[in-house]
Amino acid sequence: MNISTQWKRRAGAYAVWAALTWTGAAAQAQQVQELATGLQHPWGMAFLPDGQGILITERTGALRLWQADGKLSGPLAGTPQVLARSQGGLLDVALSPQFAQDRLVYLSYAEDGDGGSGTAVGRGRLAQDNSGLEGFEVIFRQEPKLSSGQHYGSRLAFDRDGMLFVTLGDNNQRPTAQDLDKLQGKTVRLNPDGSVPQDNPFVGRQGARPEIWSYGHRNAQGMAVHPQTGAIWQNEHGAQGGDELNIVQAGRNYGWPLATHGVNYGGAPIPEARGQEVEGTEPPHHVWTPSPAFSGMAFYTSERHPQWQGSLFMGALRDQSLLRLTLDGDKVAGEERLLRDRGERIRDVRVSPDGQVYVLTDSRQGKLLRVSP
Ligand SMILES: [Ca+2]
Repeated sequence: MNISTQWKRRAGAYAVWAALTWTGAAAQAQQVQELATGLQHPWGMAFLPDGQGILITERTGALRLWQADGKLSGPLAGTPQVLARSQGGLLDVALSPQFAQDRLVYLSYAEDGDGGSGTAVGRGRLAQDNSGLEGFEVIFRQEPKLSSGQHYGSRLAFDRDGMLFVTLGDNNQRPTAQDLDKLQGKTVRLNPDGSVPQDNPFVGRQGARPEIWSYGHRNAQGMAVHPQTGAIWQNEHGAQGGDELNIVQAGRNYGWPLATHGVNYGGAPIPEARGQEVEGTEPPHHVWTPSPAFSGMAFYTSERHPQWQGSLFMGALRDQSLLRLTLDGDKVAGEERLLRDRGERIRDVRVSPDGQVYVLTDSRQGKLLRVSP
């Protein structure tokens, strides 16, 4: 690194620090309503139309429905058998883009198999009385199965064309994130029925899995579609340090474990790492050290809270906060850390169709919160 680059980096760091200080000074207390308690490690949520409630996954295996009158259902019927161990279990939930017609609910989860465990995605039809899923079928499996309990990903998001994106962790098997014949450390892009879109970047390339959209990811646990550009935004856990925000594009390599700003827990370098930025790999769009340990994310576009319009919310587990990033175009212009005084790990954040911000906290007594400025 030459002196001019060093100076630019320091100047960049100073600009971020200044922005932090400024937004910190402008920060005001938020109003927080506890809507439900006693959720067992809730992980993901999805809003049913017409105010019918929120589907919530619990990592321990249940899909439950919270209704606006405060009622929290027991486990819905018809959900898959999951491997609820360590970081695995029932993970994300998303509604079909045509939910009003097809009533399909998508779930991601960890499952056991030959050699270890991995991420799977399936879908079932929500019964008319919302009591359970009918005809649940697996549409995708991460292969091979290499996890012993860690790094499953696995956020779900449909883009504007109705394609399903899934984040897949590296299963804590670092080098596999660079292997195009494996589904560890990848983002995949699927048709809604799980088949492979023929315009995926690696279709037809020998030795590469055609499901892959982007690769070189460690463990992306947040994903959202940008409301104006339609691009796929993700956050990703670094190791110790180096948590990333990425805008993932077709066929690109996001670096892990060759390029990282993080080190192993305890401070030893990542064995495969060649530097923070490595030619042929995409640098992070934005990077955080120390690691907040990001979780779910959501863009805020509603007019309900004008002071939050245009923000990007991201949950943080280790930092026990809700990050509100302000954006200038795609650039991160500032950040504010909300809910820190509560001392709770944040697992997911989503914005409802009517512009309310909902948060899940991660514990054996997890909560559903509604946050307002
Ligand atoms: Ca990266």
